[in-house]
Amino acid sequence: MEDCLFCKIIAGEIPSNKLYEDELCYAFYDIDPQAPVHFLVVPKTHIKSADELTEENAGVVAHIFVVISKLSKELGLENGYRIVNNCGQDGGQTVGHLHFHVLAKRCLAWPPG
Ligand code: D5M
Repeated sequence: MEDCLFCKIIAGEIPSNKLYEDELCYAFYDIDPQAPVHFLVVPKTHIKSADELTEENAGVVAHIFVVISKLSKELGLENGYRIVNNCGQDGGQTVGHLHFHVLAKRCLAWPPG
């Protein structure tokens, strides 16, 4: 997808602090961390937001959650973590490529602001 920041990161056109990659998804540390551990996991296919998921393209979301579980063990997140998806303007989404934040290593408040 032209002019998509995360598509450019996946393609290696913009540098990132990569954590993990496979045929379906790409994980990298957030440039503006909100917790001691804060990374993003994105599908390699351009999907604009969670609101664009369909029966046909949503399988990658289950895959991403399995990847997050594996990464949590590698990173020692045994005390837990939070998976966040911001969807659309009111949801606080700023980058128009579906992504899941993983935040850990501090006690996270609820509800979010
Ligand atoms: O989250 C978008 C997130 O993307 C936000 O936490 C900053 C992060 N971001 C933006 N640019 C970069 C680069 N270049 N590398 C790593 N992380 C980045 P949202 O849920 O859309 O508000």
